Amino acid sequence: MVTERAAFFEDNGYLVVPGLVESADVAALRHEAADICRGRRGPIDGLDATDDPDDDAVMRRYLCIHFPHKISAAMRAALAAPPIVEVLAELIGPNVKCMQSMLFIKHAGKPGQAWHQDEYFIPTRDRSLAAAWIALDDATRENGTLWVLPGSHRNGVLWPMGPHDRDDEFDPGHEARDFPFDESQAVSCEVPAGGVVFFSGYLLHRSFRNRSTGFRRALVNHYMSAESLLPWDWDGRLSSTHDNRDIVLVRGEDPYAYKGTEDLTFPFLRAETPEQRHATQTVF
Ligand SMILES: O=C(O)CCC(=O)C(=O)O
Repeated sequence: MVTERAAFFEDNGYLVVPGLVESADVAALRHEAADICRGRRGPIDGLDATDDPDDDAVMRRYLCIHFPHKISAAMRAALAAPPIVEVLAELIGPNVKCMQSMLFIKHAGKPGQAWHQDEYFIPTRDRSLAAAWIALDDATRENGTLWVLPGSHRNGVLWPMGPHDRDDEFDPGHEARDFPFDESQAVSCEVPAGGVVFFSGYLLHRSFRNRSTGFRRALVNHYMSAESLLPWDWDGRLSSTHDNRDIVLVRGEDPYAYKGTEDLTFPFLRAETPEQRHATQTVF
């Protein structure tokens, strides 16, 4: 049976579900984020460990840590949080695996991410890639919440990526361009802490610089159908593969369980320009 939520997701490419994570769990994840940033859970490429007892001071320095679930039991548990997995089963199907997590800290002044589609980077064979973007702070336009272009996933096209010249707004890298959608139709997903934005790997989305004075933290986990192989070379860091087995099954059965799993990805700090790195005290 197609639920109302699944029908909305299929049509629009995203779905906002408020209140999926209890406030005590949100607080615990924020505190865990600080310990991850201290280096207490294990090494993170590019991070300097610190004993600073002030959670905010420790987190303020970083924009985003990739693959926190590789070193943190709490982040790994968050991948399979039952209320989130229940929604994923409606959107993706009964068998769901996860291959990526990203912990956005994004303090005041930190940049957003330019237009992109996640399947451009993480290819599935059945277009089943979907993100669960968990707000760990109230996410607002001012602090740089997620914006989506509803319906932009539908035709299943991955639009060209080219370098942007907006380091004032977005983190270094590329943006999707030449797509036939009207940017003025973009929708901002303003969601209280504990709410989750689910979105398709083909949906165009972006976020802007944090123009508030506080944090805009979000934990983003990426999932797909366990039936699909995952030909993902982690942006060229791995040799090409038919099926990357660095996955965590979060629901149902894995038809490829006979292959076992691998440990290929590792935590690292997301790149920022030197100006962005030092922008933590400056609100633009
Ligand atoms: O949280 C953000 O600011 C951007 C998230 C994003 O682009 C993604 O999860 O792919």
